Amino acid sequence: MRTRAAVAVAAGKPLEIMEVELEGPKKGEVLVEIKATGLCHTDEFTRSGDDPEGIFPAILGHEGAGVVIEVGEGVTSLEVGDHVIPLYTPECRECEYCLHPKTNLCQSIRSTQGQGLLPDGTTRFKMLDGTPIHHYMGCSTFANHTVVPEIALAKIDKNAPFDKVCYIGCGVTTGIGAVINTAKVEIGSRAVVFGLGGIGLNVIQGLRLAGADQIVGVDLNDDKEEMGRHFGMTDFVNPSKIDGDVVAHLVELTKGGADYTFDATGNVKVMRQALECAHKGWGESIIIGVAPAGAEIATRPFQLVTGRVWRGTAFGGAKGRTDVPKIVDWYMQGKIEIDPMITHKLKLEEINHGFELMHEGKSIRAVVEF
Ligand code: NAD
Ligand code: DAO
Ligand code: ZN
Ligand code: ZN
Repeated sequence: MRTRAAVAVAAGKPLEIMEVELEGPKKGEVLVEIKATGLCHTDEFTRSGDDPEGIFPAILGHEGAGVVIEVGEGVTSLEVGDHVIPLYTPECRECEYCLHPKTNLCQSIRSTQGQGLLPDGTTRFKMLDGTPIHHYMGCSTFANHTVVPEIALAKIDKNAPFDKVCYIGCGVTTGIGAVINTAKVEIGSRAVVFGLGGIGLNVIQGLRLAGADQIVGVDLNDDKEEMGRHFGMTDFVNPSKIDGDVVAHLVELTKGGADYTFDATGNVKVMRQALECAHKGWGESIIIGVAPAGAEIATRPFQLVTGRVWRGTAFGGAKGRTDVPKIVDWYMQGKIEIDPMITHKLKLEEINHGFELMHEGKSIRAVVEF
């Protein structure tokens, strides 16, 4: 079939909207009509050429929602008409990682996914001149139709609005999951969240859900305060506007250090601040932000010797086929909010403007609707 897509033709170039050829689903695969997709920093990291593992041409996008149009041979868990969210972290429920309670990093299709291919080692997309186009993070949601392995699709409530729940495909689950699955925050905790963007705001609403008493938000941009407070932030700190050291300030504000801190900036200097404002003896710091290629973190080992813990999280530690439908239900039940974070709605033709809004710090989430 033919479908319309925004294609990343080369590193650093704007995406090009074009008709592409899409082959139908093979064994264990599913054809999905994408109804909406969010634009995440990781897409821009690859588009811009900053991602050393970026492969071109490719159809980017990993934060989508849509409808099953066709299932390939052997697909048993999904049928035509089901509503789904593609998962860049699949859940095969069979590999050593899926069977381990401490990780969500299913490895069953890891190597082909990393090469921009489906599990049989081939691509379903090509340009009209026959040039193969790579998949991206196993999802390629910047296309009106895409083919995804069955194990990388979460079946969701058919009443859920695509233009909101697509965000659960990355940002919402990453932020809330970091609190619930990775940190396992207890009621009454004190927490500090660095970076109040599309991820940090979801960390904040995860902390509210978990019953944290104090939720300190840290951002260089004062405009982020209002949205942070809306989602449950109790204190706001702009590091450029305080006297002295931000770590000392945060330790004092949290009465000795936070039980849990989160980096949602991707800046390695901030990651150090986040670790060092965690409470001596028991404070845990969770790295969510993805740092630039080659960047390294540093602290004095004594920070760890004296009981602080550094952890990282991918996709909020969520096992996608199991956890994503539950998060969609939480949204439908009003337990979590998404609507205010969808700050911009775009047509596919406007997708490059979405990346401009991201750079200008004007959007929390821009969503493309097909
Ligand atoms: P964003 O740009 O929307 O938000 C980042 C925020 O950090 C902005 O509000 C910015 O003003 C603030 N900031 C920047 N430098 C700062 C500093 N020195 N001190 C305090 N605040 C500062 O980005 P986002 O979409 O929220 O993504 C955040 C990070 O999470 C990115 O690195 C992204 O790649 C990463 N991410 C990780 C995962 C995962 O699974 N681990 C998933 C998705 C995104
Ligand atoms: O299993 O080795 C692996 C890779 C898992 C990839 C998880 C990526 C999560 C962080 C990237 C940001 C996603 C938008
Ligand atoms: Zn993402
Ligand atoms: Zn697995």
